[in-house]
Amino acid sequence: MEMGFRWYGSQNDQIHLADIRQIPGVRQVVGALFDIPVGEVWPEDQIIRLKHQIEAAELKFTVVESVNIHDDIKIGLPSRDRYIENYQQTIRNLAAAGVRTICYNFMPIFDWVRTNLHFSLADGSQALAFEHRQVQRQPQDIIHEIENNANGFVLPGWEPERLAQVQQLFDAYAGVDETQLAANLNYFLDAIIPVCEECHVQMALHPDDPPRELFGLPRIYKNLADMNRIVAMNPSTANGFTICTGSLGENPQNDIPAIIREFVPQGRVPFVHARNIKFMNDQGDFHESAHLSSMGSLDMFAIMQALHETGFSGVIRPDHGRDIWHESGRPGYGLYDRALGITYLNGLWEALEKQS
Ligand code: DNO
Repeated sequence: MEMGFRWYGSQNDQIHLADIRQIPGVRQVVGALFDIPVGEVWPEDQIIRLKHQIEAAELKFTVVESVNIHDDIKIGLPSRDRYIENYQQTIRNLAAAGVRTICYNFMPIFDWVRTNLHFSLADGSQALAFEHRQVQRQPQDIIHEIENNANGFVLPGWEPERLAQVQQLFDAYAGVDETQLAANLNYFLDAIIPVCEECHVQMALHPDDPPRELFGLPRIYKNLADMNRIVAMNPSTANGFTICTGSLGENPQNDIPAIIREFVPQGRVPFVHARNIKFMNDQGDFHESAHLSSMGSLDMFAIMQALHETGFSGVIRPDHGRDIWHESGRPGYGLYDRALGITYLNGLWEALEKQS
């Protein structure tokens, strides 16, 4: 297992590589090119520049999060072939720079959805939260909520240029149900997996967050059954998953250690997001919490134990942190609470190593 930390780049992140270097046990920076419009090719020279920057801080860069998928691919428009060709070229360019894992998601229109970015916890910290009654409102209200409360940062997947077209996007997805969306993922995988195999890159699909239907849009990676269906689309191990404990854990029916025990031994999990959440009621409303098991509803020890037992050898990163100690950065992506998360996860791992 190698510990990683997500970074938005020197232009987009208030956290410096030198800060990340000081978190004990971090080896990897999970990065991306954030200024390339979705659907365009990531130029090799820019990828190499990012790699050199990261390596100059004595950290590694082998996981990209994310190369996002153009909506035309998810909708299944004829124009998708052009975007798929671009994606194939991006895979080749990333591989040439030593990237081994590409995280992506197949969520229509919205990436992850939260209804409150500054939910106050009893200890005075703030966390991200999701309340179901809020998504009964118009999508536009949620967009305003996110855009107005992100401390001036753009949240991943919430690019204002794209969301300015949200009504057109909803119209374009009108005929796309779960079956159609799955068929469109299948088409995409058939086109890119051979390229991944050729250049030894593994795709790592991120779960739908939250793992339930929102605004009438279909969802295809919510649970173990969905994962089996995705494997059946293309059995190559290049067709892999990101296991995000928070996203999957937002459905209390999901048994995350069981999911780990199913897919890690298949060699299909190069990347893990470790995060805890706390349910606020039995409707599935939740807020995010500190990583510690006792602070949330997930058993983080059982999760790390399953990873350890199955010989997980990929990259794991702490996921969203709370805002603590007066930090007010990109919501979910401050330095302090994610660094505490790393220290905790490393502690669990050391104990598991020594016990075995
Ligand atoms: C949110 C992240 C997601 C994730 C994408 C992967 O904080 O977990 O934005 O990066 O869904 O494509």
